[in-house]
Amino acid sequence: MSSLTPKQLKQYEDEGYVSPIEALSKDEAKEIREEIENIEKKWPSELDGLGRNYIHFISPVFDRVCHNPKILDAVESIIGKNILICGTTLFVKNPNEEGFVSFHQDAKYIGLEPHNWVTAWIAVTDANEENGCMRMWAGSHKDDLKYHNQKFDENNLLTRGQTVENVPINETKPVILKSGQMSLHHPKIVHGSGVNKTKDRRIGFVIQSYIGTNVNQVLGRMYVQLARGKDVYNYHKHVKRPLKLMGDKDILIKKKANEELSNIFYNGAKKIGKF
Ligand SMILES: O=C(O)CCC(=O)C(=O)O
Repeated sequence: MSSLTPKQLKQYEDEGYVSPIEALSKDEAKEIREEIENIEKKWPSELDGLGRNYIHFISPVFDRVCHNPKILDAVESIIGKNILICGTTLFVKNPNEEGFVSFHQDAKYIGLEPHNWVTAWIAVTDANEENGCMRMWAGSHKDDLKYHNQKFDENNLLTRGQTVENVPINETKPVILKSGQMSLHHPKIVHGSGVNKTKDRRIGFVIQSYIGTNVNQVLGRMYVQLARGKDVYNYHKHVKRPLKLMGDKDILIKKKANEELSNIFYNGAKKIGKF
């Protein structure tokens, strides 16, 4: 079932993103934050560096979010009814840290082709201009892939510090979300986000991305789950859903999937960053 309204679809088509979309209740968003903080307490290095990817392989709470029918209905409106979950990432900005995300296009280094895919950014906490919400350069998804300067800055939350220079900031729009809401963005939209200047964490759980089953990985191997429909292409390795938190086999799959992802993200790079 497709759930985006014609107006929302037009926003996606014209601007390259759509928001806000009601995805989860506040209580569900709170449960996600508690799950993260529980993992951080019991397994302090699990979510560090590369470990911020694929949390849905080791946590039934995150797995349920990825397979949430409300989210999938919105995604289906954009990429059709055969949907794979191809990856997830936590973007956490803690207070008193200088984390930011340079302006970039997701499609630049991710190897997913054709671009029949969409990224869901779920607000675990509120996201606003004070705590460093995303900013979208509306309409930029209609351009080709742009040159990205690879800066590897210490506080950049992207792998290579990849940066599209000279983005007209006054033409970018903040994606302000309440916890539980989400945005959907296009593979080629230029976007980024600033530093968190508040006293609380800003947490985004990003399904990066939902891909049509017709999308291949041209730089390596992806570990996916079928979210909806049928996968007649079988381009990727299919992974079972976790039944408990931090199961031994699931931890190994997360590790393996991250090794493969790192090879993809750093394909051709001069050095390896911390994520
Ligand atoms: O969380 C952020 O601030 C940026 C996330 C991002 O770049 C993405 O989801 O593609």
